[in-house]
Amino acid sequence: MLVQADQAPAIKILLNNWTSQLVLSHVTGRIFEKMGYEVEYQQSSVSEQWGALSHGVVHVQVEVWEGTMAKAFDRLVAAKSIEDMGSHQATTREDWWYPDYVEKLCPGLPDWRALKGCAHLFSDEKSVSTKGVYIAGPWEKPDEAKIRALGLGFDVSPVEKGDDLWVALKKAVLNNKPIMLFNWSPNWVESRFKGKFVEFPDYHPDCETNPQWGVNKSFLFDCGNPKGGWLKKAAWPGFKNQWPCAYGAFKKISLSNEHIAYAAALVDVDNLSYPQAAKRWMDEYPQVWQAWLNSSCRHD
Ligand code: TMO
Repeated sequence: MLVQADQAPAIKILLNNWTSQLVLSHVTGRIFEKMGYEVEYQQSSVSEQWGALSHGVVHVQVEVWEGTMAKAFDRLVAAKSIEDMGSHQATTREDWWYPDYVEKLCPGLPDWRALKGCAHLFSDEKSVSTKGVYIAGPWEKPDEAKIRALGLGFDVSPVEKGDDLWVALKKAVLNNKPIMLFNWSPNWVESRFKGKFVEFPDYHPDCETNPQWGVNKSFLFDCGNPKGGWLKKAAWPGFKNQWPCAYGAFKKISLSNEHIAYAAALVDVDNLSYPQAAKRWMDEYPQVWQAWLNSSCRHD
């Protein structure tokens, strides 16, 4: 029996502000449309998305990253305010990153202790400060606390949009200038630029809750972000009852590191629009997304 999708209200898909999420949200939307659902897209920041998802202002979020979002996600899932829609195959990492040529100027990298001696290399030439500049993303991270706990001579300078990170990176690479910035994996960057994450002390949950833990006995956050972190999907708790077929398909969506890096590269390297990139992505991986459709639900 085919479940009738035509009368259902539109499913609202949450758009964040980094490329793979935007492309894969459009892939998700096209899949729902193939099942006969109407789809709308709604922009939200990472900090505002939780309220929007809990209240059904938006209904699905396709990329929840452990390194930037675990705390809010875990709390809201425990409170049953959002639903954990399962993990992607991909494993993730988000942390301080530099292009390889920086290593010659700051020997000892990627070990974080090397930064103690060469933070000044990363200073802003136009500033009187000799402190290094760490270019952070527009997502809240405890970088100030990490800098203090690990005794690093850096200031944090966050960009307004994710894309501004790549503007700064491309400019630095072109001029062979030291740069330290927020990056993550999977991403398109690894396919174009050689570079590494800084190896901070390994993450442990106690690092964020117990000052005694780690190299600094008085401060929290003397550690890096998790390596091999999870990547999950989230939904409004009413999603299942309202759109059962879409719910089933969304649960099955599982992206690999390659799928995500490819989605990002279609825009950030090949300059496609997000909807164009979504279409190209689906042309590239037909068996992948067809396996997410449910034969007992309608699809074209
Ligand atoms: C959430 N992000 C992938 C930008 O770190």
